[in-house]
Amino acid sequence: MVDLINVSYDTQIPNNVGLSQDRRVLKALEKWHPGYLNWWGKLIPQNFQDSMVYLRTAVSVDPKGWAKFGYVKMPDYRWGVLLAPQVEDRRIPFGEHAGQPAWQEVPGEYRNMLKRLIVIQGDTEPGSVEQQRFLGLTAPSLYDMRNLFQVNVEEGRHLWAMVYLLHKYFGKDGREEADDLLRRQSGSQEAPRMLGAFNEETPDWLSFFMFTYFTDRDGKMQLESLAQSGFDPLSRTCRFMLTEEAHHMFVGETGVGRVVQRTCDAMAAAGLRDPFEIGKVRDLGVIDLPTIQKKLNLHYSLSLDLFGQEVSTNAANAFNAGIKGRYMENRIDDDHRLTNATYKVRNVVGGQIAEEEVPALTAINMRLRDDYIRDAAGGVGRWNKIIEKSGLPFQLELPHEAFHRQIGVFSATKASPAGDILSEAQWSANRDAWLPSKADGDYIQSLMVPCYEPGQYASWIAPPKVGIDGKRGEFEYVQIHHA
Ligand code: BYC
Ligand code: FE
Ligand code: FE
Repeated sequence: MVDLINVSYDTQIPNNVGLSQDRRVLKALEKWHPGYLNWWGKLIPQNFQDSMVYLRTAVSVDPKGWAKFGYVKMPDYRWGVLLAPQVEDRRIPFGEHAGQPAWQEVPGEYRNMLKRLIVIQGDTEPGSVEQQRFLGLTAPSLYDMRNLFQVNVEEGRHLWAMVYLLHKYFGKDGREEADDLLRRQSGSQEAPRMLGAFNEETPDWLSFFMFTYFTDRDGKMQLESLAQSGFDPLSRTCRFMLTEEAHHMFVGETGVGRVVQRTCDAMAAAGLRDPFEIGKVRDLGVIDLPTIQKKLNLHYSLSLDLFGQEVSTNAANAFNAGIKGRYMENRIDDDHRLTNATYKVRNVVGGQIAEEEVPALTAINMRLRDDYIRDAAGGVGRWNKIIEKSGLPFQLELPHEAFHRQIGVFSATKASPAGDILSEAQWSANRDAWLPSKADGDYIQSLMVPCYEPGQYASWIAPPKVGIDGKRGEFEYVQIHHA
């Protein structure tokens, strides 16, 4: 009997999909495994392969008991294939096949569309680990280092999740795609990662926190949409991945919050009241609030690009086919087919931002981006509460969706964070006031000195309110052993 709740550790690859009875797929994955370990060893969190890291490992897909904590060397982490339990009699929730039984095998007519979405999803996971591979060297604490590595091993597991689908359901070309996921590399000239944001650098820890807040949140939205899929194995895979995603966004939100907290505390202690006295704030060894806003502007705008074109036939086709749904599809009160529905999209018309109604089917990306913007606003409000409590006259804000875009209708124009359309000259004159400048980057880089003493934190970040797994102050989240 295959146990579909608890994870079987009887094969090299922990799983709850009965791999030991599925020789063909097990063999294919075992063949892919050394390449994966080689990728991890070559690229991934540099210099810490022999350190003991206090990580959580999934041992069950039951929400109450899935995580087990313990020290493990990252290369020995048990990356597993985990699907949320099958829902009995699940139906395709939307599109032209709405109401029919969910597919347990790949529907032939949608094979390529499905494979493309799985490959794009899979490509982002190792991309993010590659972007973050140097950060261990400058960790502001062992607590933060551990969180970084936790995020990294879980993104590694998300790659496994997509590779399993490719091996199990897409035969020879699925195996080739799985190999290519290890061949492409973030920032590479010859073989870059597929989506823009995953070829950018994550040069410092503030970027890491912004990335896990804003870019992992795109991951959440996309996974929510794919979790609605009529292709049941994809739905189940994404549902389990979402339980891990929550922690990544927690790392981002609390990380930025702790940076903000530290800046406010240091300014209060020094009697500084003006957030724009940047030189004086920086003399305190903390990151001034305007620079935090610039980092926010950068990572938010890069993340908006991940939603694709506002009006997209790809997205319409995927919805119609029952392959990729909307955020919270099951809670939306409509026909789930969108035959006559319309949706408002923003566009630039004659140098002005204007709204127009388009067929809702074609505006699926736009709708998801709107849902994302609402979701992303929550944490910004909580960061502002920290600033408010300190009494400083400053508020962080999400910039306008037209600001600094490379994909979609706004990519053709320049806009300010307030959403005013600008000339090239106006943009160039203000760019460094809105996005991190070289000098801002250099300053932040100068703060990135490692702090590896248990219970100690770098000058620019406050300690967390609570530890991981109930651990306190001096707990040694990473026992550093250099090879
Ligand atoms: N960069 O009609 P469109 C995560 C391409 S993050 C480069 O709008 P569509 C994670 C597009 O591919 C979540 N190219 O396309 C987070 C298309 O090319 P082709 C990742 C781009 O399909 C943190 C063309 O432009 N998952 O998990 O409607 C850490 C026309 O565009 C970009 C997914 O994205 C771009 N930003 O929408 C770790 C889910 N945007 O095919 C992990 C799967 C568009 O015409 N992907 N293009 O040559 C999708 O659902 C969709 O493919 C997209 C694009 C939303 C990405
Ligand atoms: Fe992920
Ligand atoms: Fe993530």
